[in-house]
Amino acid sequence: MSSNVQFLKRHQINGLSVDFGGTKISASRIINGEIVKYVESKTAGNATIDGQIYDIMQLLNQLSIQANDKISVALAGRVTKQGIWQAVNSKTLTEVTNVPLKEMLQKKLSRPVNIQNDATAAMVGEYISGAAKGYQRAAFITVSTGVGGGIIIDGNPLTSDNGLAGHIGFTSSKFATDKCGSGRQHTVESIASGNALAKIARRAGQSVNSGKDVFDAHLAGEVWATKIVIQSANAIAELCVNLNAILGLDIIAIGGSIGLAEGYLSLVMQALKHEPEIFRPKIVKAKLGKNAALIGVLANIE
Ligand code: ADP
Ligand code: BMX
Repeated sequence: MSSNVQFLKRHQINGLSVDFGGTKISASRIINGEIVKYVESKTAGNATIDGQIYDIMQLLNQLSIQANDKISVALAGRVTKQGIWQAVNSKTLTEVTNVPLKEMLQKKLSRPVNIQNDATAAMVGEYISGAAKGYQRAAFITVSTGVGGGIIIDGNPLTSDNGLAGHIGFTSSKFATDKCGSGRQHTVESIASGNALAKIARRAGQSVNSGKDVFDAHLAGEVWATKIVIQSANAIAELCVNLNAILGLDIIAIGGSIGLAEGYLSLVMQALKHEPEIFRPKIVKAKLGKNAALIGVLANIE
């Protein structure tokens, strides 16, 4: 299903927004489409729901909530039409099962609160004022803690009542050999995500804490790390081609801290050269960078 929505233009966007990812939670105050204040904290993946809501409120409070502020929250995980929040990769957010988050936040904040998947929100941001502006059929891929996706078809975001639409990180990859925290085998997320980079490196005996450590080692010229990063880029290129074959896309924007990292997009483009030309989509870096979801999540007209 693709929902018929209208978006605010960038300069009409005002309010507070949160982007809740598997590694970091960011929040911003936006005035006339510009981020005037930005705050960030670390995600506690194993925290209880009360703990997660406490962390969201802490960031919002740092932005001094005003009575008339519009508030929207973008989230890693599935967001159903009814506003229920549920992790698809249950290892990333272990306690996020069936959480009536929209209702809980509305009660706490005494106003309507819009909640949406983080990658869908980022897609909307890129569509209204980023790399996908002017294109009617577009995808956003975040290569971050996980691998997430947002899709715009003929100007409308692809959504589903159960919130699963766009979860492209859980499609299969010929490069993958592992199961990811969704329970599915051989997913793109299991080979290309930040969590996957770290897991694969540790299994190879490297002492790393995060995907960033692997990426930094790659940039420092460590061959073992470059191999892992190239596998990630290969899987993302394969995903781009698959999406293009299914949807006939005008453009794909790549974001997330790994997607935006130095040289990553070039590796994806290199891998695309092995594909027949007709299947190669136009791919670009997300223009709004790490702010895509913060801007996009406030763009919906309710
Ligand atoms: P989230 O998943 O919370 O939205 P990010 O987009 O920052 O957050 O993605 C987090 C993943 O990206 C982690 O695996 C982290 O180690 C990795 N990462 C963070 N910063 C960088 C960087 N500068 N270069 C490469 N990887 C990074
Ligand atoms: C995972 C999944 C998606 C999310 C994507 C990017 C969970 C918790 N997350 O595929 O819902 O959009 O990661 O999220 O199921 P991030 O945490 O990497 O920003």
